[in-house]
Amino acid sequence: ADAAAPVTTPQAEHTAPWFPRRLSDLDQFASRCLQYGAELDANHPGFSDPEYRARRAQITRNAALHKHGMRLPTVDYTEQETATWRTAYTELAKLRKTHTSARYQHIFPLLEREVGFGPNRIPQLQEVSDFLRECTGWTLRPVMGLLSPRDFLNGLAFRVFHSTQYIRHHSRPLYTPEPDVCHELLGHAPMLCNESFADLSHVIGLASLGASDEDIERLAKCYWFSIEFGLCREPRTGEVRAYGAGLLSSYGELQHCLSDAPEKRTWDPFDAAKQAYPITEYQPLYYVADSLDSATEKLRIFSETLERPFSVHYNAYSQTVHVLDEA
Ligand code: HBI
Ligand code: FE
Repeated sequence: ADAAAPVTTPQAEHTAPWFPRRLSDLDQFASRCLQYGAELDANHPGFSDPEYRARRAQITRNAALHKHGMRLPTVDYTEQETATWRTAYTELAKLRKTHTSARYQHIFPLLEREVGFGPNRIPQLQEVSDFLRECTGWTLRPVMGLLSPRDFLNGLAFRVFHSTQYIRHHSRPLYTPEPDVCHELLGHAPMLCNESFADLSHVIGLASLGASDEDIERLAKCYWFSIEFGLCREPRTGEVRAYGAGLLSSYGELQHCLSDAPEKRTWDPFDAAKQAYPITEYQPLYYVADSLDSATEKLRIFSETLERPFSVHYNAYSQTVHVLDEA
């Protein structure tokens, strides 16, 4: 189906944007992926390095060819790329105990033992995806770069996380203005092993299927302020810690987010859905959830207020989405 073609339901002339119904429908996303985001060009550390750009083109070519059911591409990372990973990995490890959610700290030793996470080797997407599937039923899919918010969020409805496979430029091992393999594997993958976090992501994904452009914008903001930059109170101590992937994978922002500099508000998707944010600097505002489960519950309540002329049901056995008409 064409992305712009409306879906017409037999019961009524309700129209909604096209959305995927099954895992293989996600194959269509690859052809509409942006490489470097337009706003990022100017301050991207690798933008003027032809060797870096060629390497990325090589890695993203395989991502573009990927289809549902294929094994995920293997990348033979160079010594220089592994050194970049090592720096990010070892620096972030220093903040883990003091700055990250207990959920994250709990899963990390398992990733080290079961998947071979460590400073000296960049894990392959396939092995991380296999482990994730066993934990929460999530899988990874390779992606060339940024998808549109709609496509990216739609993937979450199938418990599929689109992951980049290239690494940030070696000149700035602790900085990237866009997702890279450090961000995906040190930020997103560990949290997706957690059932509560997995459900939070799934709720946003399901709400995005066939949503209006305005609602996609609201959901993308909720995604940003929770999955990417969320803070959470620790279950026993009530201390505030990071659970968002953008924080867990950024040595600088992980420290910034727990300092007194940024504003903190209690997690409220109705408020977050309206909140603008910068993308290439530290966030001036973070939302703090009382728990991951309550964050998910609040999101569920929010998503039920979004107007859709139908509802969707996810069948976990077939991994398909069924549309229930409400007309
Ligand atoms: N695409 N590959 C990729 N990774 C992301 O994290 C991502 C994206 N596209 C859009 C997007 N994130 C944001 O707009 C979210 O707020 C949805
Ligand atoms: Fe991310």
